[in-house]
Amino acid sequence: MPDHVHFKTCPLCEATCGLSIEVRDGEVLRIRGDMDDVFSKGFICPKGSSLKGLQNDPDRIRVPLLRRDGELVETDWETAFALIDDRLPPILAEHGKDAVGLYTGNPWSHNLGSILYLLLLYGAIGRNRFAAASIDQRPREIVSGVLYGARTAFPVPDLDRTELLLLIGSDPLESNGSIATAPDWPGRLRHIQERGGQLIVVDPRRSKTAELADDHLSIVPGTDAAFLAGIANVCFADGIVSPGAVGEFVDGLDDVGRALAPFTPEIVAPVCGINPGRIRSLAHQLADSRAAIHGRLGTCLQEFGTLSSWLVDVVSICTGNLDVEGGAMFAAPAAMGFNTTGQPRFGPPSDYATFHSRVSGLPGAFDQLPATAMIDEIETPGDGQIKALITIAGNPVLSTPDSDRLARALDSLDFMVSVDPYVNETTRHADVILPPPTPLERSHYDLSYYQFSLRNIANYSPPVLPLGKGFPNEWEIMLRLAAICQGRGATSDIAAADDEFASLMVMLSTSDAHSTIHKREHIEILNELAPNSGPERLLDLALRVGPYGDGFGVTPDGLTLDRLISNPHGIDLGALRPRIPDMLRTPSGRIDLAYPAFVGDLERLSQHLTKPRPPMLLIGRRHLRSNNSWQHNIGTLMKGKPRFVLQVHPEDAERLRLTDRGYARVTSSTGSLVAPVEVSDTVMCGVVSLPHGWGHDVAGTRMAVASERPGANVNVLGSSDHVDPLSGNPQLNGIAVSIEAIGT
Ligand SMILES: Nc1nc2c(c(=O)[nH]1)N[C@H]1C(S)=C(S)[C@@H](COP(=O)(O)OP(=O)(O)OC[C@H]3O[C@@H](n4cnc5c(=O)[nH]c(N)nc54)[C@H](O)[C@@H]3O)O[C@H]1N2
Ligand SMILES: Nc1nc2c(c(=O)[nH]1)N[C@H]1C(S)=C(S)[C@@H](COP(=O)(O)OP(=O)(O)OC[C@H]3O[C@@H](n4cnc5c(=O)[nH]c(N)nc54)[C@H](O)[C@@H]3O)O[C@H]1N2
Ligand code: SF4
Ligand SMILES: [Mo]
Repeated sequence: MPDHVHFKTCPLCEATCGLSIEVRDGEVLRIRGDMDDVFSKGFICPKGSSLKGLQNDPDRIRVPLLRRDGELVETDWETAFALIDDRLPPILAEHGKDAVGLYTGNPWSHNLGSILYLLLLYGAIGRNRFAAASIDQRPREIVSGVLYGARTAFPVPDLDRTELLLLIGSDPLESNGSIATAPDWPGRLRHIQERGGQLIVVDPRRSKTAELADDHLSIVPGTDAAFLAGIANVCFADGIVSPGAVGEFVDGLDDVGRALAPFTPEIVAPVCGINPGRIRSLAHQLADSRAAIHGRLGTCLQEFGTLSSWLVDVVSICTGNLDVEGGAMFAAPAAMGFNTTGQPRFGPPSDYATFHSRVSGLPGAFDQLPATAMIDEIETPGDGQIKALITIAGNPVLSTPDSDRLARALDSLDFMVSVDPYVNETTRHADVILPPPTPLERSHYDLSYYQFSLRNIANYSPPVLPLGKGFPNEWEIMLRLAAICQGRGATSDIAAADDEFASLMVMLSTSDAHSTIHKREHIEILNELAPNSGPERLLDLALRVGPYGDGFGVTPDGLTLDRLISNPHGIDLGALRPRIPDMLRTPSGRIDLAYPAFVGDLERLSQHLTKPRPPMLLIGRRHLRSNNSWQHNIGTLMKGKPRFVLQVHPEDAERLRLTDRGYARVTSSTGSLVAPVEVSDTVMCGVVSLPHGWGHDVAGTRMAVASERPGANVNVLGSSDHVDPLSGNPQLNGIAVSIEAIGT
């Protein structure tokens, strides 16, 4: 029998499911779906219950490690921070702020404290700041930043009210959805069909989601921009462009129409492999329905990532499906929404492409440079070269292209610090590894993912298990690292730094003419936030000045952290409502659809249409029981058939003399690997698929379970030169490869 049942939002993926966690004597007994969670209503996937396995994993690092005589050995926190303080400040002093690079990975974005305190670390170093976002949704962020004035203003497909969902390059039955936060995608997709709606999936692979679809359009990898341009072309050519209410705020629609004139269905069809009649009928179907168009990893992690993401919105607008119920809508998050704070409608220009990486000249955005620029910035001598690197919650050696080269580059660094619970393919290069608390040992509020949630939700969960005595929270680790980089030493008063930060945040709000606490006494607000500190204090502030907040007394029944604490299953703030123009934060207060860089890239697309298609293209895929490169050390998730297999179409297999369960060598312009073969008609002819995040057989890692079924690192095949030039996002879908059968 448990002595406590805790309720917690799962922080592992974007679905934000509620977990019910039974605990006895500090031990987790069982984790199930929280039936009363306002959003997930009991839904959970196998990863949710695996938090118990993560908590108890003997390979998970519990104390800091530091390198002594080449070996990573256990140490205490004081010694670890003292070593970092010995090494980083002299590097900064000698070479300047750019000499310390920072890479934040995916779990960073699922961590309340880490998100909030990154700002301080950003302030303490130079411009060599990288994130997993730029091997993921960066193109989508750029389009949202430019068109709507906020990086996270993602149009969310209104799954629960749409009549037609067009999913392009997304497999939510495996991934549980992305950039559209919603638990239970499987149930929500089935409901579309049960109420007479349709699901259309565009994917080179008959994914699990495509199996469920009413229509699966098999597309040649990397040609989504051509396909979408074809659809938009039909809208203009057939005179069915009808943006509805948002039309009043859109500039440049006619220019976009003119620029798309050459992309007729007949021109694009041979390239994308979808017949012109279907492109034409789909355009009309979208215009005649309450349709939601959603592009995800397949449309972003490719050569035309930005153009595809822009064209998704162009088609949404043309067919009258942007910002309407059942179409693609914008959330109004309860805390720290870029498009719920500040002046409605108007905002400063985006920083997109106002700075570039030193060596490869790739465009920066949102205070970050593309992760594909990182290797060059480490390897290339000169002013601004990275001499030391901090990684937080990231495994770039398995996640970014050209990984063999990156691994070598990491070895060339003067110093490297990783904040991570495992000694893995990346952190094995570090001089110091600092272990963060587990998800069960920290509080949670999904600050990032509520920014683009299918419903507006607020749900806070306190820690389930206590943090060991003397162990810092991850946000305290970040404060400490920031203090060290600022030259304040390894033992400075980080509680005082936290107070300073909270005070600054209050000041920003009281001095904002559009805030509910404008001109209120700074000290009075700080007193109201006491005795909270850390992320809780900042979250309370953000909720209270947010769109549903109590405004520190203005709306007495409004949201506060206390109110969330007394609602452990969350608070549902309702379905999305049309938000244009108030949600815009652009300088003009309008949507500049014909943004020159996007329209200009159509020329590159035109040229692409005439290029011959490489005979074999490699794409990725995900699996429900896995999460990028980690969670492979949790036995319960690793059960079942091997997942690192190369899927090959039967006709290709025959031609290449590949046999099911035989082996193939896959070679790209950058690298080569060997993979077991699965002959399967789920992939289209001329396309092969491998998942990323594998390759757990390198020396020096400490993941016993993962290394039993290591797989290989697909990103040795990716090239940091093959990128979407508008975003710097790597082309990891649609890599030209050659395949040969080999004996084992
Ligand atoms: N070929 C190919 N490559 C891809 C993709 C693809 O589809 N194909 N997908 C891309 C995408 S979408 C993404 S988001 C990236 C992911 O790229 P990364 O974020 O670099 O990689 P992850 O595998 O998510 O690694 C997460 C790391 O965080 C650690 N970790 C887990 N929990 C915590 C925590 O609470 N605190 C801290 N400090 N660390 C923690 C894990 O041990 C692991 O080392 O990969 C990208 N790479
Ligand atoms: N179980 C599990 N869940 C996860 C993750 C995980 O690793 N495992 N990772 C999380 C992360 S970080 C992210 S970003 C999300 C991603 O969530 P999704 O975007 O849903 O990711 P995938 O399942 O990789 O789906 C991408 C689909 O695009 C297809 N595709 C590949 N190339 C192309 C192309 O050129 N065009 C088109 N149209 N399709 C293409 C692939 O076949 C695949 O079916 O998932 C998150 N959830
Ligand atoms: S779907 Fe995502 S949020 Fe839900 S239980 Fe699984 S990993 Fe956690
Ligand atoms: Mo991702």
